[in-house]
Amino acid sequence: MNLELESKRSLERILHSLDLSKMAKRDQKLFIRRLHEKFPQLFVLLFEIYGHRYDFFFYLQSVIQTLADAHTKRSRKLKDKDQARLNDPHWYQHENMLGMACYVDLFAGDLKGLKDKIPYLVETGVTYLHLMPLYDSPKGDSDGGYAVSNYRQVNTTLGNNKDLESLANTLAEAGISLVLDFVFNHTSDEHPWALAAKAGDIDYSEYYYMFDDKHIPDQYEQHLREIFPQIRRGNFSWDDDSSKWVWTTFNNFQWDLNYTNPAVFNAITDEMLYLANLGCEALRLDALAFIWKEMGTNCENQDKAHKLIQAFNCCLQIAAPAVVFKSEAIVHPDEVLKYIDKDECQLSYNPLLMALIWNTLATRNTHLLTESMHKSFAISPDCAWVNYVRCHDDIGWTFDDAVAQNLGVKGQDHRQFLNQFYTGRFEGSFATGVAFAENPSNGDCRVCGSLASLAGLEQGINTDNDTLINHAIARILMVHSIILSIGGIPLLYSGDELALLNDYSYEQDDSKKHDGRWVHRIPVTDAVIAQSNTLNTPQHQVTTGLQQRIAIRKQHSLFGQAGTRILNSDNPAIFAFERYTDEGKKLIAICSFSEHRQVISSTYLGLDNGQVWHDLLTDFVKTSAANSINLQPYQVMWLTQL
Ligand code: OTU
Repeated sequence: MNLELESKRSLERILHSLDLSKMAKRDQKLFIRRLHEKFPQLFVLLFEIYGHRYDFFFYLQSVIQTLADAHTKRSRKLKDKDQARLNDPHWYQHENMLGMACYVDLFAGDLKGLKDKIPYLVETGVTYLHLMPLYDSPKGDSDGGYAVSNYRQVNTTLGNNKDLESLANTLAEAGISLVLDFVFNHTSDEHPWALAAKAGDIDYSEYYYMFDDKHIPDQYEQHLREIFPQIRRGNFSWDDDSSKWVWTTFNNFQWDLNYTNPAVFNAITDEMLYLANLGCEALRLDALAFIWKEMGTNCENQDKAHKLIQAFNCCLQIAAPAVVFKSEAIVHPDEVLKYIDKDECQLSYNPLLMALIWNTLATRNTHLLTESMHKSFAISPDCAWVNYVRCHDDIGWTFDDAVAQNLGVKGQDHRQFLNQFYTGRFEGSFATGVAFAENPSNGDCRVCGSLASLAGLEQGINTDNDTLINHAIARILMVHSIILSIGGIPLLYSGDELALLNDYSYEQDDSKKHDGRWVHRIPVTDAVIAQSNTLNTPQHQVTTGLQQRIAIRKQHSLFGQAGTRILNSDNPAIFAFERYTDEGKKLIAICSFSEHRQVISSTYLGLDNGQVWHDLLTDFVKTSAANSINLQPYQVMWLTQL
């Protein structure tokens, strides 16, 4: 079949019956132009996924009408934003960018309260704010909001849709881009689609994966991972109402959507555009690795998952092009890279860097970090990493076992060591963490804990040990320096900038006590912020140290749109990289992962070229005379040429 010809014919037919009567004339022209530009791509993608169905054209036609209707409803302001972003597509690479992720309730009570906190965000330098899922969801355990019962309704405990729209506007005026979750792998079992399926509605039963018995689930199960083995073994849950087994990759109440059904693609596109029209500028694609299931595979990172995401992105670029996608693929590093493309996800979390920063703090040896970044840091110049040290989830020890093997590190054994180190079961460890998702079959687990507690501050304070405290502060500042300078959007996890310690109160809460991740989901009260303003507290040192680094980042374009080259050093405790421009401007970052003084030779880093280097963080100046550099415990240098 000649797909190009069929695409052209399909578009002609669709345009013939497309209803644009409610769309303003000037928008119609632009919309049709974007449609002409993007339709061929969308057609091929959807044809590859759904082209075998007799009703393919029906769904194709209906999704285009959905795009037109959503564009009609898009506000003038957002349409202007579309144009502005198309003129400046790499806005997210700017040195001014600084991200923060927070829970509305923990940070500000509700959406109205959040508005009052905008001055704090501005003062911190935030330009990108990810609000954890704030949609209607089941009472009690809702997986922190990742079980959505209605994408179009803000959770009433946080406010209403008007509050959210108004917040998006005010944030935009303050120069902060709103980022929302697009939880499209599953809905809650209380979503109207799920309720209809429970009641036996045939159409809605096909929105999910439902089975009469375990015969087929058991066949799938042979190849599947278990994500939350502490909650339930396997990936399927029995639903009493429908008397069916339902595919539930995460909790029992999170039902996986069935994307083999084009009705699901169309319905979710409609929900996605609703979120886009609220005024968000990025959508975080939750659990995107899981959206396509294929018998005989592990049902992660399937080829058609990529096609679906590209198709969703095409839809956005037609109806709401100001919005970009952020990939949340917490999978093998090689698979993480496959989601990153200007036509798929323009942004991506960098879980490899995150996990290896923690790995290196434990081992004080940078080889695995350096080798892994050599292999996996480079991405398309159109895209950007979102670099983070902590987030609302646990830490999973992701790295490429083959890279580790070359360095003489056995992947599984090493992961066990890291789990022990960060849950305080390893003698001499500075960390206070909590084990999460322990798998009774293979002993696997992941780690929870706030940045400050995992970095040693909790132990230091509890034992009143100044050396431990000082090392913890230095660690916190050092790891943030990396995400601030390596290239991409640095993303702070709300509360980390205030060095909040673990909060164990979740152990008393029935809807939370089985989920250790709550230990690092901590209220950010005014009292806590005040404490960070009290001189000589560790919190104050962290806050001011961070502020200094953020301010420096924002002043130098080398932190923004510049290349990154990972450097080798002659000292295994040192991680170093270079940021460079085509015009020959350079910044060299040197980071010590050791609590002891370290020396590094200039030759390795290319600092012996007879020029004068100046550290942006201290008044240290390196002249050509000295051929080595001394670093204090956990010191970072950002060296530029004067
Ligand atoms: C995401 O994470 C969210 O970040 C979690 O908070 C949710 O619980 C989950 O999806 C379900 O919505 O399992 O432990 O391998 O690790 O997508 C975190 C990818 C998770 C998963 C990741 C998922």
